[in-house]
Amino acid sequence: MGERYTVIGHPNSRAMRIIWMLEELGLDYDIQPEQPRSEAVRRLNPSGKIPLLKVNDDVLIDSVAVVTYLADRHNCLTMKAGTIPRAIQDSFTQFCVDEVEGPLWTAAKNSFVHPEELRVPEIKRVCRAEFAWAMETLAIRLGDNEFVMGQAFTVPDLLLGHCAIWARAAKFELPGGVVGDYFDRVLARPALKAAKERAASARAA
Ligand SMILES: N[C@@H](CCC(=O)N[C@@H](CS)C(=O)NCC(=O)O)C(=O)O
Repeated sequence: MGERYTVIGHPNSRAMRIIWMLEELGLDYDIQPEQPRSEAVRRLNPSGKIPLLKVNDDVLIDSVAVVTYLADRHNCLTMKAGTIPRAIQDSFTQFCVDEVEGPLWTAAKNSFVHPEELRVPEIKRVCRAEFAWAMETLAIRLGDNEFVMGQAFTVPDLLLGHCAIWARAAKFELPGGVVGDYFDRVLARPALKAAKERAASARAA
């Protein structure tokens, strides 16, 4: 019998990454749409942050660790651990977290996450510039490849695609050209469509 998976966290959050990944893998799962810092979340994650993934009786936190675990566990959407291609794949994952998600998250924290007295709205100008530099780097690293690792869609493509959705919602400028075409390809994944449908029904429930 396979694992029982429950995604804990509102689908408007990074929980979407895990839902999308589970759809890519064709696995069964439930969604428990908790808000950050709810009592249920605090019991499982001391920081109160979402998302979490319940795997039978274990609880995993941090969306990147979770999607990487799922890829390794099901041997899908990843290069093999301990190989050079995997190190390159992981460097794209790290690039996504540091240089793409970083500016988006800093902008969000200074727009609505932190208490008003801690927000520094001027930082958003820096975030937009950093995001634009990251897009330039991505264009060079991507080159003529279909996905960051070549023809295979892997974990960092999913994470970058999620950041593209986030960037659009936050009104960050997304480039055209090779990066624009790349995001169009990533966001056309049927599993993303399925994930959005599951997320919509979890929101409505
Ligand atoms: N590194 C964590 C970050 C989790 C995180 O910051 N989640 C946000 C929602 S997407 C949150 O819970 N924010 C509430 C807060 O920071 O107070 C991950 O990727 O899962």
